[in-house]
Amino acid sequence: MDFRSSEQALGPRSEDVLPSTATAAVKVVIVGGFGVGKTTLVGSVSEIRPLTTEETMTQAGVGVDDTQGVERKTATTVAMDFGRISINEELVLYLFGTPGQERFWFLWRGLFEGALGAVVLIDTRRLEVSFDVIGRLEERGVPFVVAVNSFPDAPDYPLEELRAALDLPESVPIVLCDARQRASSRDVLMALMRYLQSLAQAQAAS
Ligand SMILES: Nc1nc2c(ncn2[C@@H]2O[C@H](COP(=O)(O)OP(=O)(O)OP(=O)(O)O)[C@@H](O)[C@H]2O)c(=O)[nH]1
Ligand SMILES: [Mg+2]
Repeated sequence: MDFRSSEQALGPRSEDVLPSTATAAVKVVIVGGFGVGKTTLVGSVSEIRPLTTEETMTQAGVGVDDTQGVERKTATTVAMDFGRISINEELVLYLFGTPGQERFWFLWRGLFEGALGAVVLIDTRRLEVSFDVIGRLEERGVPFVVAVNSFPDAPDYPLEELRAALDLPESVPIVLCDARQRASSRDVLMALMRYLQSLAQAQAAS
């Protein structure tokens, strides 16, 4: 009996294997309030099958997780999303999406260990769901960019108005995105990489 073909079928897919040229791996965390598109972003951009921990929404979220604007949502992330993307031949990003709701904050402790930076996703219909998340990142001193996820009926505020509403310093980049589009999600991660690089350069020069 020939086992080789079944072994091959069980082995990792070629896209799951880390390129041998990869020399640097960076951990990035994707955060934001309930239903802003974190799982969607990790899923759209990941070159490996993303790991998600979606569960049917339960009583714990009723009256807490505001489904206005995302009424069709039936599942929510209960632990994390995980994905991977190669930015170029050498640099690989590991993406960890984590829920922003207060009842999941205990997850933050371990998840942020070793993270170089974060993406805060926001929905302009429900800015307030991401306020706490931004505050917590600032407290922890984690550098982040803000990505405005475009939902169809979301108000289109000028970026400077958004900056004021979120009380963000001038230096924090704000980018627009559609988390469902791979290229757009990739651009968000590139914006974070550029920002981290500029911070590192500024630090080296001081
Ligand atoms: N129109 C539009 N819909 C989106 C976009 N991103 C996400 N969605 C939809 O919005 C809903 C919420 O997206 P999720 O990716 O589950 O959001 P999440 O932040 O992971 O949600 P939680 O894990 O529950 O906090 C889903 O039904 C998505 O299909 C987007 O860019 N545009
Ligand atoms: Mg999710």
